[in-house]
Amino acid sequence: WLVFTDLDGTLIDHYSYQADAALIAVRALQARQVSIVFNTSKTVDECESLATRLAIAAPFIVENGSAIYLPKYRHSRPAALEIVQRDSASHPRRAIVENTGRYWCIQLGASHTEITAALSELTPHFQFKPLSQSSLEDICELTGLSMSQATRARKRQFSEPLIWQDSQPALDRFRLALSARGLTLLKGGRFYHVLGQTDKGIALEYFKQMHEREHRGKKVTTVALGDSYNDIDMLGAADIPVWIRSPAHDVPTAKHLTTSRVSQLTGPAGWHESIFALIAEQSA
Ligand code: 2M8
Ligand code: MG
Ligand code: MG
Repeated sequence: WLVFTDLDGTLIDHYSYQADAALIAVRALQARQVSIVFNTSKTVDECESLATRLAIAAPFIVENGSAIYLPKYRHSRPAALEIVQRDSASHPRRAIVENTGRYWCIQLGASHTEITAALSELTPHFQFKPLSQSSLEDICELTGLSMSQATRARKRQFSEPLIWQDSQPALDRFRLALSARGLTLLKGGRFYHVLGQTDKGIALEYFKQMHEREHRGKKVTTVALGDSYNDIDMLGAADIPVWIRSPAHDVPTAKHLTTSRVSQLTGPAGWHESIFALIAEQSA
């Protein structure tokens, strides 16, 4: 198994950002040598900080499928480059490998500079507020993050979360204007996210192929857990998709959601429930 998990509202609580209720299930997977891969809207700094707090090792998929961070201690430079080079022949998507401190960063989406340029063209026509231009105080107030967490959330590299202050018809026009500029719009738990032509599902697929090549073609079963609209692509790409119920919004209708696995409990308690249900099925 490879377990891909969203963070906010899934592994950690939508309001408190705590993972307590999921920790026993995390340790149960680790005891079975199952890797847990964050697949989140969050930045690499946020992932690192959470990973340290929860004792879950990298890799991470960050900013809604925009980049994969592989820890250098597990992947040599040639291995990381080979992954991308072999892929670029069959894969039209641009992938850039960069050396960033402790990680190889495989970029699948757009850069924050490109996104900022597009957004400044659209600023006169729509009402919105980019997270990276909000004060730390406002971010804390809006999200319930602490000052240091908000500082890490504001360090965007490949996506921009927006507070949408305009109408629904305007949002549809905004989406088209972004698409004309090669960008996409996704809805997270609280924000709309502007990013390149990628999503959590594309990144899961990419990661899975990389992993199988690394393990000489041995097939892996992917599990994905998420609680929001931006997780639907990830659930669609996984062998075992799990919807985690949210205290903040309803379960999407069957038209949008393609899985019948929906947790009874919300957030990390639902994560615990779902992981132990899968373990029980596997050993039955
Ligand atoms: C944003 O992401 C969440 C994820 O669903 C959202 O859209 O509500 C991002 O800015 C992320 O970096 C940040 O940690 C989070 C805080 O609530 O909000
Ligand atoms: Mg979420
Ligand atoms: Mg998320």
